[in-house]
Amino acid sequence: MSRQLFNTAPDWLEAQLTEPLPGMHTDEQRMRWLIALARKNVERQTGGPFAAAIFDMNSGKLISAGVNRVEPLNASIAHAEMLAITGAQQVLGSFNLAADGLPACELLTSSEPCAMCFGALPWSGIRRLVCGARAEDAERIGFDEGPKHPDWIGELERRSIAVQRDVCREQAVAVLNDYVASGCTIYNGGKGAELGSVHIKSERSAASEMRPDKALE
Ligand code: AZG
Ligand code: ZN
Repeated sequence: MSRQLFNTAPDWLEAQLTEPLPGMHTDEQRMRWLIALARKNVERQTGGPFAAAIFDMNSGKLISAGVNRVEPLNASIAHAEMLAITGAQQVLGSFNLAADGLPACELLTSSEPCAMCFGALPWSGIRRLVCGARAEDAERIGFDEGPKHPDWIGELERRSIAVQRDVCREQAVAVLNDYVASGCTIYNGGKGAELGSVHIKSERSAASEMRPDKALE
């Protein structure tokens, strides 16, 4: 995990990845672990409420992990998925994760890819995508996930990337809602940047609808 294009991981994540990992044999086990990373990223204030990781599809071995780092790195491309993909490519020494001799790679993400990360998937060489929350869940709290092809799943499947959605969606949505509830920035770029704080206020009631126990006064 040390040969990175850029050093993007917060210290707590670097440290956590040197410790023994829990058994992660199913999509649900992997997703629960990932959602815990997204939550920790929020709690430690080291980035947005998103985490992603690349696993060897056959052995279940973790290859790389990334958390959202847009604000701390001042980098709009520093989405969790982009960092997990880049990390795996550096670790495996190939820009193409589907190259001969490499493990078959799957990307798990705590929240469905945005337009940018969706665009990166076919060129990454991943074979499978597994998502927690949906893009509409991130948008409900004010994130701008961008314009995706209406049949984005079909587009990926036509390129031999299998897609699985809604794995532990409720837990993934809870992290998004808790992020808003804690008053953190919704850091959209471009025009969205000006709207961020407005979104936080106007989306509070929507967030509490999704998670009534977290309703804000
Ligand atoms: C985001 N959506 C996802 N899926 N991942 C990130 O890191 C994001 N940042 N902003 N929207
Ligand atoms: Zn993205």
